[in-house]
Amino acid sequence: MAQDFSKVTMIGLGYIGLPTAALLAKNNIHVHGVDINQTVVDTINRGEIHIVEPELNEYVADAVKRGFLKASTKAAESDVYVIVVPTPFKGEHEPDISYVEAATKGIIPLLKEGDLYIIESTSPIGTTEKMQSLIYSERPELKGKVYIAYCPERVLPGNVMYELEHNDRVLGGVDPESTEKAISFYRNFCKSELHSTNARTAEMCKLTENASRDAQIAFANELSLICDKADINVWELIELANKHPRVNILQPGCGVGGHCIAVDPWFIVSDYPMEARLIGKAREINNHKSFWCAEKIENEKLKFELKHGRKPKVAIMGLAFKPDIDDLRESPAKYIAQKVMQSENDGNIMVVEPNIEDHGVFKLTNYQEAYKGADIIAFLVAHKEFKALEYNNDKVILDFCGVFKK
Ligand code: SAJ
Repeated sequence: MAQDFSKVTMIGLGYIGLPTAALLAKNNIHVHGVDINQTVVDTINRGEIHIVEPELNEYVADAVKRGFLKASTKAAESDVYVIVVPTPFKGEHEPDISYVEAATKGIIPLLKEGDLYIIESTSPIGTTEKMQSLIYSERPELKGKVYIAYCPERVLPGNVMYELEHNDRVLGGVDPESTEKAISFYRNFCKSELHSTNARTAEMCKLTENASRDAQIAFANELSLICDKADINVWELIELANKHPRVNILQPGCGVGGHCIAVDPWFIVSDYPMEARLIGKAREINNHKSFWCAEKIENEKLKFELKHGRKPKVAIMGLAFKPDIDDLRESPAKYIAQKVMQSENDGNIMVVEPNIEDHGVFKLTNYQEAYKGADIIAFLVAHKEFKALEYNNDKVILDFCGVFKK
């Protein structure tokens, strides 16, 4: 391993920072991990983890045991600084880069000539250049003497350890020397191709990837509304259309969730509102789909009551933001469940999420019990447990995510 990468400070030990730190440590690079949360720091220093991600546990336990990973609430002098902190919204949909800024300010006093500073956090266009100005305004003597680059990740939760090593990456420096330096750093643990560009293109590339997926899902969701009105099975329609050699439509669902796809497109829309019309519309369509699902459940409840003279029992199947995970962040299913519970909370609604034990707000019911006991079944997430259920003609089944599409 190159001598000048022997010590790395990783700021932010969350869903991306911790796996990246653990992978670096596996490659015998000393990582000083920093997080503002003392409990997170203590957990990691015990060789344990605070997030759910397959294999990560073993990586962290081994890294801590071998002395290659140590967590702290304070940054330490290193050769490389990697910023992996959240970039949430402020106001309506404006990106908030204050965590990136705070993390950068924290390491500015530690920087020395020849160091490499990297941002991995999803960031609006121009953030890396802004941080470059911030660094040089406080340390003018370092101007042109540190390497600064933007290097986004593109891993899929649930498969992070594999994808961190094997996904191609796009790396963009503020100058060609920074790009080169970043590439030689990532070579230490990436087995994939590393593509060089400038910082602005790399920032936009990350946003583009997620905005592109969002727009494609919006197309599928729009089709699902048309098909509902036109009495066409949307799953069959998409399967048939995808037989065309150049058509590849994604799947409709109850909306788009998670902390990336439902968020990142707004970073483009917020800065380029006049130009990013399709990207903004896709966000609206995907958000509207969740609202539409909640309305559909309400309508079915009313129809049932009129027909049977009693209130129906309703099963809300799934709360996670996508199948087979326990992550409820920005979950459209959770939003729909909340909306349905708002209008009625007299024990007729059963909420199911097989991937979590219990929840602070929802009282959870076993999925088989709920399926058996309910009159109306609303499938919000296509978890594998649900796909194994037998279709029951006696029930009103609202299949928003294609559980029974076969
Ligand atoms: N979804 C659909 N229909 C589909 C596919 C997905 O409705 O056909 C929904 C899911 O149910 C979920 C949402 O979209 O609610 C997002 O899920 P996802 O699996 O598409 O993506 P994420 O959010 O888990 O991870 C994405 C990935 N980006 C792309 O695929 C372009 C991942 O590679 C990124 O690293 C990650 O965002 C990130 O961190 O940015």
